[in-house]
Amino acid sequence: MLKLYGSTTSPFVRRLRLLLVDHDHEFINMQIFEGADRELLRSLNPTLKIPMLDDDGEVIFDSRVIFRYLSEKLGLTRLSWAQENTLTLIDSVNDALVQALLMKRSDVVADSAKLIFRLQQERIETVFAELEKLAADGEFDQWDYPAICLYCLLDWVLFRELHDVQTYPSLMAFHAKHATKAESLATDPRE
Ligand SMILES: N[C@@H](CCC(=O)N[C@@H](CS)C(=O)NCC(=O)O)C(=O)O
Repeated sequence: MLKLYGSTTSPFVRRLRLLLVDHDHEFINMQIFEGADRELLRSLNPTLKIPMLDDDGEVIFDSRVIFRYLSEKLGLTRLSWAQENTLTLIDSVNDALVQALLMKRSDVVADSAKLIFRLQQERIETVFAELEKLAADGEFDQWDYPAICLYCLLDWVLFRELHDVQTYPSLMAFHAKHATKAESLATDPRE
């Protein structure tokens, strides 16, 4: 049986839970920052990040690679290059905001005069503006993998209050459209 290791709060994990909604799998919910679960994480994945997939002893890490693995295994439609780029946009802002969350938890004050914060802030704003444009152009009208990843990103940003996404009307309309889906509710990070 497919085993997906992760946490209920990670947007990188949630996208795979949503992808696997109609496929038999076991979800292992971990507390990755300490204790026995951190040891388990270390034993499976030296990058010390979630998600990981275990398919009968074949362990795959990184959501992007797990998606490729599952695409082959489940015979999913291959992403177009444009969709791959969209995924890169989503991943880049997701990564920047994971760093922002870890900084916040480490009591590091975001000082916009410092290069690292200025670059990250600029990236986050530029990518959200591009995603807003893509959403307005109907790029996320199908509930496919890029749309799933966008939903997980937006819902997590709202949950963690990491960036003001309320200013993007098409992204907010997209979020509202999917927020009441059974699988969205079943994987809500607030639960
Ligand atoms: N590129 C990775 C990113 C995964 C990632 O950043 N996961 C976060 C949780 S949302 C994590 O494990 N962070 C732990 C850390 O940074 O120490 C993927 O797509 O799977």
